[in-house]
Amino acid sequence: QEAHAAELERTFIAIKPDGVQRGLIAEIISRFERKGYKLVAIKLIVPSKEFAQTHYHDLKDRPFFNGLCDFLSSGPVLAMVWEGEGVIKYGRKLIGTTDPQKSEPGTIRGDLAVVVGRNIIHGSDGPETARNEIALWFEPSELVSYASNAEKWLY
Ligand code: 3AN
Repeated sequence: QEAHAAELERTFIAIKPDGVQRGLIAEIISRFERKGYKLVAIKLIVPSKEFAQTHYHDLKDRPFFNGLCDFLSSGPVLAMVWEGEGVIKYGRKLIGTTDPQKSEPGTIRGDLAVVVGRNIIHGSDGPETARNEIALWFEPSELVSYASNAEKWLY
């Protein structure tokens, strides 16, 4: 069981300042939790502008980059690591597409957001990004390994 748990995939998920301010923390966490994914790290932080720029470095040439980094550093962000089979790809599915207008109802952005600049949540888009983002936002000691009783019913 320990060996199996250690192999499970992890992704970085963040509730951005708009999601935190709008009181959507519990709503969003509950969607990942009810699906069967396991929370292995969580903290509330106000990132600096420089930190936001590092997080979004892939988008540095986009016209909205500066505004996006100002926005991410404008208030508390709930940073999390979620674990489970397929969590990177399926987490993106729970989140919905980048533009909430194009996100299906039933997704987090489809149900809870209206415009792309305020789309309330971030999720890693692949295994390498997940590894890098987890390492950027968390110290290894902040990631908690624990056996969950639900696992024998999930897998
Ligand atoms: P996703 O968050 O769905 O992976 P990315 O990585 O393309 O999407 O974009 C990162 C963030 O940049 C989005 N969550 C959104 O907040 C912002 N963003 C993306 N496209 C635009 C845009 N056209 N105008 C303003 N902000 C944008």
